[in-house]
Amino acid sequence: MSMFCYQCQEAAKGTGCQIKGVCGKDEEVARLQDLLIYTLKGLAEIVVKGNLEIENLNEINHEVIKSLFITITNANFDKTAIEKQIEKMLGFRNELKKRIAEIPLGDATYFEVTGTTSMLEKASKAGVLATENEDIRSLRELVIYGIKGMAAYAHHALNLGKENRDIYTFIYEALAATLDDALSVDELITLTLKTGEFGVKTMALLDEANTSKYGNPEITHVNIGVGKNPGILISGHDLTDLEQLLEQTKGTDVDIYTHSEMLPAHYYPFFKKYENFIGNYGHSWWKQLEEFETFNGPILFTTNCIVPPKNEKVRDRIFTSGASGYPGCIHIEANQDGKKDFSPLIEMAKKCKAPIEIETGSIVGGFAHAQVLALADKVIDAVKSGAIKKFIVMAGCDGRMKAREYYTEFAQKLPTDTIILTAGCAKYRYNKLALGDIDGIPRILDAGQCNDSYSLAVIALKLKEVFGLEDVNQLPIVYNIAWYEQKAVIVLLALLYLGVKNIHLGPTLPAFLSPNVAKVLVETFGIAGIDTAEEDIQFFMA
Ligand code: SF4
Ligand code: SF3
Repeated sequence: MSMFCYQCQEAAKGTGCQIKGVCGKDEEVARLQDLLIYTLKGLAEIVVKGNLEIENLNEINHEVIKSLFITITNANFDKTAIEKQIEKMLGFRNELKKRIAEIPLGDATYFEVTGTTSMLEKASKAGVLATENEDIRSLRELVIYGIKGMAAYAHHALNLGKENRDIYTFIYEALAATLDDALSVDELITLTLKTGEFGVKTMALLDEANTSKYGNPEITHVNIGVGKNPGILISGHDLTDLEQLLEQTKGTDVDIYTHSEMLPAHYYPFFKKYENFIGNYGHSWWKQLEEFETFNGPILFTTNCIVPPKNEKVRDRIFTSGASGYPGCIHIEANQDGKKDFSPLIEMAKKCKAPIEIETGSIVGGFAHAQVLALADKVIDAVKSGAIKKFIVMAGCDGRMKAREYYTEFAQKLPTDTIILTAGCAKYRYNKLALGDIDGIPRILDAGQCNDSYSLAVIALKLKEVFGLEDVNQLPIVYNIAWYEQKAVIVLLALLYLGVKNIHLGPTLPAFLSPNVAKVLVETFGIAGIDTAEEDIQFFMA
C-alpha cells in the first residue's frame, strides 16, 4: 500500500484512499502530510512532558496551527511547501528538546530525516495505519481531525490578532495523547469530548475576532450576476485576505467576487463600503473547474477547497495564500506584519476579460446570531402560533458525490412550516431554491461560513433559555448535517459537547469510525446516517 488516508467523506470505497486520493492528493503529498503530523506529535510530546510555558512558544504555536491546517483536505497539494514545513517544524522540535531535562520520549521526538526520499520512507511508518488496534486508531484520528479543524479556525482568529493560550495548550495535549499507548478507549473518548469543548472555544474566539473587526453579519442580498469590469475571484475562508485585496483594488477598474465559502463576507457591514465588491460568482467548491474557466480572471485561494486544475490556462490564473498551496501556482506570502502584496493578481486581472455571466439575481443571507436574535420576538411568536413547526439545521459541507442531491430534494420537500438553519458550503445545495418565507422570515437562514455553525448553537441555546427548557434537545430543532472535511468534524464534536443529540450525518458516515466507535456514538449521542429524503422528513417531523 503506497498511502492511506480516510480523513474525508470521499475516502475511496468508503474505507480509505490507498493509491491516490479521490481529492487528487498523490501518494507523496499524502505521506508528507502524515510525516508533518507525526513531527507535530513529537514536538507536542516535548511541550507536554517538559511542561514548557505556552506563552514562550509564540512562533511555534502559530506554526503548529498552520501545519495542521496545511493537512486539511483540499488545502495544500504542494510537496515542496509541505517538505519545507516539515523541516521548519523539525528545527523547532530539536530546539525545544534542548530546553528540557532528560526525560524519556518516543521516536517522534528523535527521528531525523534528510531529503525527500528519507522523509517518504519515514512517513510510511508514521501514518494512520501505524496504530494497529482499529478502535484506538479510530479515536486517535477522530481527535486529530477535530484539532485540524480547530487549528484552521484558530489560524483565522490569529490573522485577526486574537488567540487563546488554552487552545494551544489543548492542541499540544491532544497531539501528544495520540502517541500515548497507555490511554484506554474510554480515556480517548473523554479526550474526544474535550476536543469538542475546545472546538466551541475556538469558534467563539473566531466569531469574536470576525465581529469585532468587521461588525455583526446582517441581512444582505448578494448579487450573483456580473459587472463589466475584469474581476478577481476570492475563495476559501480567510477574511483578512479579502480585506487586503479590497484595499489594494479600491478605486481601480478591477472588481472583486467571492466564490464558495467566501460568500458570507458580503454579510459583514465592514466590506459593504467597497464599491468594487460586486457579488458572488458560482456555487460551492467542487464546481470550480467549470466556473473558473468562465470567470476569466485570476483566482485567489485563501484556504481549502482546491480542486486540482485540469486546464493549464486556468492553473496559471490561480494564486494561493496562507496554508493553501498548489504546485505551479504563485503563493502570496505575508510579510512580518501580515501584509500581503496582491499586485501580481491585480496586474493580471487588468489584462483579462470580464467574467461571463452564469446566473443573475441575488441570494439572501446574514443570519448569524446577532441578526437572528434581533428578530427573536418575531421568531418566538411564529413558533408559539405554530407558523413555524420545526427548525432544521442543515449546516456543513458540500461535495461532489451524487448522493448529495439528497440535500436539495430534502430542502425542496420539507413542509412549508419549517425553517432551514445553515452555515458552510452545504448551503449551495438549496440556497437558490425559492422556498419562500414564514411571516417575513426567510425559510433558509444562512448564518455564514462553516465556523458560523457556532452562531446556530448560540441561537439554539438562546431559544432554550427563552422557552424555559432544561435541555437543548427539547427544542423543535433537528440536525441533518452534511460533512466533507475536518472542519465539519470539529463542528460535530462541538455540537456533541454542547449536548446536542440525535444528529443525522450524511451523505455517508465517516470511514474513520470503527464499528465499535460508531456504536458508542450511536448509543451515547444518537448519531445516525441518512435515508431517503421522504423517509427522513417523515421521521424528523414526527
Ligand atoms: Fe482520500 Fe479524502 Fe484523504 Fe483525499 S483527503 S486522500 S479524498 S480520504
Ligand atoms: Fe466547504 Fe471545503 Fe467544508 Fe467551510 S469549502 S465548509 S467543504
